[in-house]
Amino acid sequence: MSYVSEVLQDLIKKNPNEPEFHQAATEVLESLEPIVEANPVYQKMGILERLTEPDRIVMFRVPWVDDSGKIQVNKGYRIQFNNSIGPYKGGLRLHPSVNLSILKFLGFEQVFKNSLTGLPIGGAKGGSNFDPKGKSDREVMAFCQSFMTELFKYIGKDTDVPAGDIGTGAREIGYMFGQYKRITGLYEGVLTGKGLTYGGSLARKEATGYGLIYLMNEMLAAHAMNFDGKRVLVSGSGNVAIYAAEKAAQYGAKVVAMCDSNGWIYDEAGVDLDAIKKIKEVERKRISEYLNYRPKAEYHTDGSIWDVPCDIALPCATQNELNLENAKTLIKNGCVAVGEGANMPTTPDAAHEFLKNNVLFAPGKAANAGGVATSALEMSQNSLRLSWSFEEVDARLKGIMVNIYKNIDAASEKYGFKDNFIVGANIAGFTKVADSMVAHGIV
Ligand code: NDP
Ligand code: 2IT
Repeated sequence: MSYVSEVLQDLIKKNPNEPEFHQAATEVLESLEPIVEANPVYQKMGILERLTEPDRIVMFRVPWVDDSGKIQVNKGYRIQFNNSIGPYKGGLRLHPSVNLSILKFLGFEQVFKNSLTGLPIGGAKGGSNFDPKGKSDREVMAFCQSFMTELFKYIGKDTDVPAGDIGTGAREIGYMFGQYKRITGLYEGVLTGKGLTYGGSLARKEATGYGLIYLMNEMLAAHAMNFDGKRVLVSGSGNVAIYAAEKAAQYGAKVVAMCDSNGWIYDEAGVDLDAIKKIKEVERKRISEYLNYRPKAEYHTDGSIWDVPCDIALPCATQNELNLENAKTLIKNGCVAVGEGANMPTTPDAAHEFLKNNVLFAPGKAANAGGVATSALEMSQNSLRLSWSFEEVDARLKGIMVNIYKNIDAASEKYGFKDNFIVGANIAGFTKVADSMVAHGIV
């Protein structure tokens, strides 16, 4: 049995009932086969065994009082996965579905993604099964303060720097920052995605979505294509989706559909992003409200956003939201490129179907790395006690995404998998982390 198969078999045995973690680990490890075979030192140093076991997992109780006076108890987590190339870095997800398997898959992916940015950041993820949806501001604040009252012990600007993810935006980061500062007395860049009045970076809000389009644009250009005049589907209508749609439209594309977890909208005229921002960023309402702004648009709760004919599909909502059946429909309808704004939104069989049919496929750990890359730029600005202009941060982001495309393209070609950017991203992300682990010895 190969080294990779042995490690995978052992991982599944040691971590039962963690399907998302198995899925992410299987995809990565299988594509590392060629580089691991070419470099026996990785097996000798137990790199894969050590890379798939988080440095530590912190789990804690998060008690808070709701508006009716009832005590609520949530689960809180922080998974510090790997800090070989820099302090732990990664988002906090607040969603009722959050569990150990989901956070381990996200933390594991983050290690490779952060390496791909070329910046000195290790990988982590955390969050809670708390659902911010439908909660009052006071309830969200009570939760965030309680969450940070435990989390603060484990984080710091040089140890672990959390950020946003699903359900965690500027409001939640603000409450958490306030509580960290209150408990520790430290005014430091311990979180990213902060508000612009207290240490946040310009362009961080836009960064994941914009970065996705910058990378896609490079990939399309290398294959004699671009966004101009293309029909684009963007799933989700949160932070990543909104700014992916905005930049795609700036590049001449027409975004014809978006969604939330209740349903999807279809607007042949091109989605009105001001309306989406008002509904989602300001009013925190459902996407069905869109029809109040564009009565000619359609709202559906049946079928799937992926049934809409398009040239380019950008899944920007959540894991496993695009399955094999969706992939076949997209291919049949003429889709030529897919870019993952979300983490692992495409099921493995669907991703395979895209590759088999020569659909360009940009995997999340490369395509959505612009968010965490800009978080690292926020950390740099905090350390320097300076703030850069929007243009400066955006230009650095673009440079980073162009470079990521170059690196994943080169790695895919070098190992004989030209245009398979899943293999390219995994190998390119792995190398720097693995070589650092070799250098650090058995730790
Ligand atoms: P948000 O909370 O801002 O938005 C999430 C969006 O996805 C919402 O529209 C939400 O709808 C929708 N969604 C969530 N779950 C489902 C579901 N089961 N079915 C359909 N739609 C769903 O999160 P982000 O935009 O920040 O994150 C989106 C994805 O991007 C995640 O995978 C995240 O890990 C990834 N990502 C985020 C980065 C960031 O910087 N924020 C960076 C890199 C990756 P509803 O409101 O109905 O729940
Ligand atoms: O998945 C991700 O890369 C994020 N949620 C962003 C993490 C960060 O530290 O900015």
